[in-house]
Amino acid sequence: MRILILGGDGYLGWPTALYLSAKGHDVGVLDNGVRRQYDHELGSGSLVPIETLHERVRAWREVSGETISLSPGDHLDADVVYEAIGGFAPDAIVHFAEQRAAPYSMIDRKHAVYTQTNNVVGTLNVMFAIGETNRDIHLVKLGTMGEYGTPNIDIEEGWLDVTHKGRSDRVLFPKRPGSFYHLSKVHDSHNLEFGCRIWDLRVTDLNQGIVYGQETEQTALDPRLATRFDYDAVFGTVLNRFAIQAVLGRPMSVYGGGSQTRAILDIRDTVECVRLACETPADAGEFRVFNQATESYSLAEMAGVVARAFPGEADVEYVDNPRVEAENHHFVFTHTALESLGLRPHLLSDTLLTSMFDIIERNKGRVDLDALRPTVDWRQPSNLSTVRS
Ligand code: NAD
Ligand code: USQ
Repeated sequence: MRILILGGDGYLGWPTALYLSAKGHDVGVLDNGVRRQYDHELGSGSLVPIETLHERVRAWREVSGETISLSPGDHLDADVVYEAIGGFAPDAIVHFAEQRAAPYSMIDRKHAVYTQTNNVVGTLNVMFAIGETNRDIHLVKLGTMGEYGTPNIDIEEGWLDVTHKGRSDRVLFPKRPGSFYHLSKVHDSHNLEFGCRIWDLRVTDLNQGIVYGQETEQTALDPRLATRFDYDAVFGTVLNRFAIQAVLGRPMSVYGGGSQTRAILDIRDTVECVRLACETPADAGEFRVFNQATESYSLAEMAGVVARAFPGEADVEYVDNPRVEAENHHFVFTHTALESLGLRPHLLSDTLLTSMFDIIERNKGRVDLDALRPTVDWRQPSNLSTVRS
């Protein structure tokens, strides 16, 4: 298949591009490099050194003999999207290209507006380009488990059968997200479901949990193929941060009481889920939702797993929660669709954590300890005085 990856320079987009290329697909990548600009803005950076996108693509050609085509560009510019789709003629588009950090979206008005504009308008541009160019293109869109929030009922895969006052219907599962970033994903989902109803688009919304890990079979082939590994309090995600804190001999920073439960998955499952979604497209007019996560843990349990896997001492520090989120809540979610397509999950195990510890140990000299400290407080409309921005 011809697969165009939007956001193919990012943490997940790059390993997915390599994986799909290794599986025999013709892969193109569109990215405007803005993720690297956030690093400059925040004074942070990837723990593992990463090459430019051009160098990555050159290295992949050397290592595998396969070519990935590049279109640098911003999907906020509709012409860029129409040209990329017209030029590459994809069968599927995988859309990773959004501002994805909840704390970044909560810094202040400017960052909230940027996040929602970049994500919602960018996705509208992609939707319209598909609608006008070729409605058979299957859009595989990265959503997030956090769209659902933490409802007091079991979470279904995107849709809910409801009976109310004697009448029944099938509705989008109710959403109660916890940041302006997570809200942008809800807005995307609604726009895309509408596009399926009016233009018969084919869309798969992948409501992904928190990803952990840094290496896939392909990125491990050459250091120039490494993907980024974020540890700062804005872009670093929880399990990756706990592993890094353990290696640095710093306490693992559990926010609040630690009973908050989240859905997670291994980075090697992310790339496989995207392949499965691409190779079994949604029907015309179908807004298909998969919960792309394999298991769930409370934050305190995650810290416990990391501490048990770490060969030395690993302590926990319960810090005042900078976010507004429920504790001691119900969290049960369905995740059978991808497994029924063939996903064989890698569960959180000592093996992956041990390989993460090795990667971190080799790069720990690059850590800026100041960047570990949370600086964005959900309760404040403006955090500019505390964030290095
Ligand atoms: P990332 O920030 O590392 O990568 C996103 C990429 O998109 C970056 O390379 C960035 O430069 C690009 N991009 C952003 N705006 C763009 C624009 N206007 N035009 C062109 N390119 C643009 O993020 P990631 O961690 O790889 O996440 C990828 C996707 O998966 C996101 O949509 C995110 O919401 C979703 N997701 C991520 C996680 C996770 O744990 N990382 C979990 C669930 C869902
Ligand atoms: N947390 C800690 N300590 C830390 C960092 C975070 O306890 O040092 C807690 C947070 O309070 C939160 C949980 O860990 O309860 C997850 O935080 P996170 O930063 O790892 O993840 P989140 O903000 O939810 O966002 C990440 C990605 C986002 C993706 C989302 C999937 O950045 O792109 O959409 O995970 S999900 O959470 O399922 O919505």
